[in-house]
Amino acid sequence: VITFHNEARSTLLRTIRSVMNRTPVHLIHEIILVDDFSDDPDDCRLLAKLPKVKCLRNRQREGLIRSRIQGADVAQAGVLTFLDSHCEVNKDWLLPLLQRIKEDPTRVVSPVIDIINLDTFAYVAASSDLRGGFDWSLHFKWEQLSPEQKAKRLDPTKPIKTPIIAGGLFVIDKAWFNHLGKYDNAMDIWGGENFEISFRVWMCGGSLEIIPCSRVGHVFRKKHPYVFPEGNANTYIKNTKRTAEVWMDEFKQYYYAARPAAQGRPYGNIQSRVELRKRLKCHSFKWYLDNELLYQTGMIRQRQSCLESHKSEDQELPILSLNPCITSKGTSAIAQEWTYTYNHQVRQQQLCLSVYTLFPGSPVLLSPCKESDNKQQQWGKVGSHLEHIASRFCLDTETVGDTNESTKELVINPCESTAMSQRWDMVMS
Ligand code: UD2
Ligand code: MN
Repeated sequence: VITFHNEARSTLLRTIRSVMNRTPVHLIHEIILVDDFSDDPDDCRLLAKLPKVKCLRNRQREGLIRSRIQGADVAQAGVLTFLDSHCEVNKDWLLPLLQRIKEDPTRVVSPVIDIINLDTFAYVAASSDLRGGFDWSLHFKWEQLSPEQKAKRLDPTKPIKTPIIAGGLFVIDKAWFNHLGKYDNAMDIWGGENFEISFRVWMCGGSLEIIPCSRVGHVFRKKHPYVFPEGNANTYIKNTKRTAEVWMDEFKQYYYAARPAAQGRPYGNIQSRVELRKRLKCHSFKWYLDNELLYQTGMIRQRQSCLESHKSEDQELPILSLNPCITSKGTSAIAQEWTYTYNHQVRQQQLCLSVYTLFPGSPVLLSPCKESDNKQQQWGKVGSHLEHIASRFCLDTETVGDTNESTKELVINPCESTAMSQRWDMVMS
């Protein structure tokens, strides 16, 4: 299913030809073009002269979400493949995707998305060590796999689980697509639907994967080459707000904090999507976050030493220190294991790294994690620095005591890019 609005004919043809040339013929039932009310109806009509190509044309502009639903509804095959209208599929792109679905039809799979150069239209390989990510404003971004995730990938053909897909290029079992509620048909034009379908797939019993053996080139554009009838920002807000309201539970507060313009904006009726979620008995958004997708757990290392907590006799809460790293069978000692959470806390069970006075040299302590009003407990990863967000100072160590019995204490200090004592390696497993 390929939807398009005012795509260049040559680009559309490149997409379709590559599919025909590089896919075993018996694996294509049909190629469904959905012309989303482009200015020239001939683009679609003429391409339908090619074998297996069908053309549907909307009577008014609908946007890519409703157009994809249209295409999916008329599709006769058991498996749906969605592509943007400016792609070039690579050699053997489809088989590795279909195989994953044949083994388990609840998987929703994407190829690695290569780059078709915007100016020259040359095909350029992209990194295959990426997965999808996003921030609280519901802005999609590619995320580098951590060195440890990479090290664990002994087999480079292994699928990469991803919290979210870019949105345009994926394969899904048709019955599964229908069962999960297709798309939210009240979303307009462009944007947000990739969050909605990604959250829904994970929370309602499926999974999302990027398959490194499958590669498809795509023209990434700097701006939209088409008009948004209601305005670009309004449309993005409507679509993402619907997603946040239906799927994000109490975490929608982070969306509104990151995107204040969404507050009080109309977003239509969501009742049928809320009912869908109930009917499918989907997990909570917290489950999605906790499901090791957005969490990272591992050790926090400075050269050969690791951040550690230990109980002390005269204090109620454990204290922090820097000690030689302990690992056995690739896993770190419990006292040296930390979790970096979706809301920027660095935690160990119910305790969080916290700073209560915001001066250079202020101590870093362990104290009970707070769910809200927790600025003192938020840390950002900035290169090899761990920046305390409220003070904008960096996690640092200071040596105290005389040379024989010196220990390292954890403090915050103004960030200095050359200070070795501020360099941290978050070795996440
Ligand atoms: C990405 C996705 C895209 C979609 C979008 C979020 C990839 C490679 N692309 O943006 O598929 O998930 O994020 O919504 O993952 N189109 C219509 N009607 C419209 C507007 C667009 O049919 O009103 C078509 C358009 O011609 C194209 C497809 O929808 O074939 C996606 O649009 P895009 O290429 O502008 O989106 P992109 O790649 O920036
Ligand atoms: Mn595109």
